[in-house]
Amino acid sequence: MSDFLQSCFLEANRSVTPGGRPNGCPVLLGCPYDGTASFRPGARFAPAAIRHASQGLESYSPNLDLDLEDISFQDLGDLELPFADQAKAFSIISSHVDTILNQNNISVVLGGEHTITIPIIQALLKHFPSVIASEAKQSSALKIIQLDAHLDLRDDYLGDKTCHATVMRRISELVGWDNILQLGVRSGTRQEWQLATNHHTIGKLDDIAHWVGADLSCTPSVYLTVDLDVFDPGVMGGVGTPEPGGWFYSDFLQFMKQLHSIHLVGLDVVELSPHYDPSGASSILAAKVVRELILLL
Ligand SMILES: [Mn+2]
Repeated sequence: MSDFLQSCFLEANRSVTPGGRPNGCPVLLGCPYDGTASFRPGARFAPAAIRHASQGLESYSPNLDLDLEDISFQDLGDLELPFADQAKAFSIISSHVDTILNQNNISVVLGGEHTITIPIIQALLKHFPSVIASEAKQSSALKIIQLDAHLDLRDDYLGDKTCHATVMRRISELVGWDNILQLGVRSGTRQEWQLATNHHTIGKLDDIAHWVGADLSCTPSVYLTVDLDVFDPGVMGGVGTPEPGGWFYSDFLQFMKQLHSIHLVGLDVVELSPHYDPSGASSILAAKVVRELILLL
């Protein structure tokens, strides 16, 4: 683990009380890996940009009536990852997420590009096993909610099976199609759209609670992966692969309302490429998204 950069996320490490929150303490971990970025690289700079941008935000969320000052959470800083050795980078990410989970805490990973979700899910599956390996009820599975402009369901991209364009295809092999919900998607190949349609992975905002089964007596475990390009390039221009027609912050607030009844066991926020937005507004929006999600956990 490297030394801390200039700052940690707003109010992090201020009053850490292990076990002080019933569902575990959110733990931020920067994974500045962008080894497969194809269009506009630079996500390796995102964790530092998000931390820096957070300093301009209030710790209080009027949306949630909650304050970061009142909760316990940690920022571990950034991992040192080898960009040219994906297997090694993934192994480092997976083992650090595993450590966070072993301490009964919740990993909040700042990417980095979207491929890092794969080793995170691999670590989570040790703690929340998938239904694929057994006949267990669907309610015991790890379910994935993906916010993204892109389906990310290619089997390979330029011959690469494990990259930001194939990430959800690889994750479907880990958790099963029934456990993936894609929101905000608006881009993909014809084949990807056919796959998504055949497997009913594309959802609507007001489907979430029903899809998760939160209206039943069970409390399914849900992992949230936020590709920031789910937002419209008009408010989130600093991403690796911008796609017009996306969400605005009001859409994200609608999504947040749906999460109140859902048991989140981890999340990541990926694909910010901060230098493509010299205004800094993308990093500030990313930091606000992270603040809201930490408060909700
Ligand atoms: Mn995307």
